[in-house]
Amino acid sequence: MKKEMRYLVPGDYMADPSVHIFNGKVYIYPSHDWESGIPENDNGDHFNMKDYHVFSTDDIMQGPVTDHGVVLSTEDIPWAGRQLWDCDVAEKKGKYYMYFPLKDRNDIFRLGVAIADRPEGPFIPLPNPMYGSYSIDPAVFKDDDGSHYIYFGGIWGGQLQRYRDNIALENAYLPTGNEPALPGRVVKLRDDMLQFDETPRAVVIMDENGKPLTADNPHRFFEASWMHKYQGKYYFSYSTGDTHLLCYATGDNPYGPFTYQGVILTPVVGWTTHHSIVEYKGKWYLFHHDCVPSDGKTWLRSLKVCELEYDEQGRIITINGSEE
Ligand code: FUB
Repeated sequence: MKKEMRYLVPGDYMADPSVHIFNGKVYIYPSHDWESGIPENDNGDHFNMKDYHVFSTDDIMQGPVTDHGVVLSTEDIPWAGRQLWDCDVAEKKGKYYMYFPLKDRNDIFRLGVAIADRPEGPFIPLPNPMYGSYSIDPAVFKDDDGSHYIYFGGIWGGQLQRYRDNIALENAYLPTGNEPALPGRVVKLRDDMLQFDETPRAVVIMDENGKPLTADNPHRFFEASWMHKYQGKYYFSYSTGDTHLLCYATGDNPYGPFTYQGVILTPVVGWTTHHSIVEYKGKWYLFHHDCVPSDGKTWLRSLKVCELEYDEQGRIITINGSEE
């Protein structure tokens, strides 16, 4: 049977949905694609986004989706260069913290923080990026003990390949062949939510024999980290980028290591896929994007959602990305 899919914001191009339930309501924090006229390249220059909107709903598959308007723009961020990519939001003690990647004036991606009193913003940015931050795609996870972790990193245009042990190196390179794949990163947030509480660690994904996935493995990490918990296990999910899959790996703590489990979503129309997984009113959902409404323009992506199901062993049932 064909899976029910819904485009959430048919009137505009939105991508990279980070979704959370705040005060019983679903809040969607996407990137805001637009036609900047910059030609497509592997560096991602054509993803030249300059603001964020927030959306909310209380009925994911059927209900109205409210657009809360522009909540943060590059012109409001004191250290801004260009390119507001995938953001995420966390709540602590009634304040909402948005984490966003943005290139500084040296064209280096950093992670910034902006704060709001309500989940729908507006968000006020801090004057500087987070100390020691780099690369893209921050995803915040709140564990049951109240600790928050940021997962981040993306290769190619996301610049992760420029770093080794959290330091930018002239001779850092993207591993190839049977070298261990470049891992994403995870770091605990300080109590005040504004800085890293430690040095970022590698998110290692192993195969069934306990060996790290290699660079030539089509299921290795590329970008778009997400973390959720299901039946006490930690599910780290991510995009494989140039092999166009969403995959997942499971572990028994937020740092991993994680063991590769399978494909969540097969390729969609477009180049990137990027997602979040949330439970709402007893059902699980996969938010993601594709380029069907823009006739395949990879920089004009549209938000989509469908239900996500697990089998009795807790394995995620693969979704066919080409179903519209
Ligand atoms: O939206 C810009 C970039 O494209 C994101 O940061 C990546 O995850 C990819 O979706």
